[in-house]
Amino acid sequence: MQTKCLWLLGLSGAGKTTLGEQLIAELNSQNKKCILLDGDLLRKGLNNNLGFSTEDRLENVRRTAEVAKLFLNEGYWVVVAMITPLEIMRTENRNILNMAYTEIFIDTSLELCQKRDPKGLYKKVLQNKITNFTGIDSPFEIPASPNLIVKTFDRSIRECVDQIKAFIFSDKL
Ligand code: GGZ
Repeated sequence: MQTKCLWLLGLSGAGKTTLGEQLIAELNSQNKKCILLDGDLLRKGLNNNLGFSTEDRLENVRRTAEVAKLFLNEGYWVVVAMITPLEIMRTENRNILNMAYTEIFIDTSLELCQKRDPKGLYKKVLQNKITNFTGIDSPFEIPASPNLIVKTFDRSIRECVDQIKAFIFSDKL
């Protein structure tokens, strides 16, 4: 089977990193070479010169897609956890990664993300300590043509991971 880039996108707090880590554990347990590219971590190193303007986010996503391509060429499964807020970025991903690009929308409402607020970022937005925040004063476009939509409301992490697993190892991909 051809390896894929499983690109998890959605709002901050949607559960992308958690699901990405679980997917990596699943792939490891099947002895598949794999790597997680997490937006938050990449921004601490490779992408530490980028902020949250549209221009910087575009560059953030582009670099990540190019890194993903290098790993795909070496036979890795690549899992990306990144907000990827605009459709133009997703189109660019398809151009860079071609058939390997598998877009998975982690569909969690803004209200639920705000309620979870695992890093206290939404609270900081309310206190005007952060601006340009996705879903608040920076846009998040609903994906037009994702390969899979994972709704996290009222579902366990296990159920969400099982849905993704069933999809990627089915004939649909
Ligand atoms: C969105 C922000 C912002 C702003 C800091 N807007 O949930 P997190 O914390 O761990 O992941 C988010 C991460 C967003 O990085 P990405 O590289 O995924 O974004 S993008 O695809 O749009 O380039 C969030 C944190 O950084 N964070 N400030 N203003 N998220």
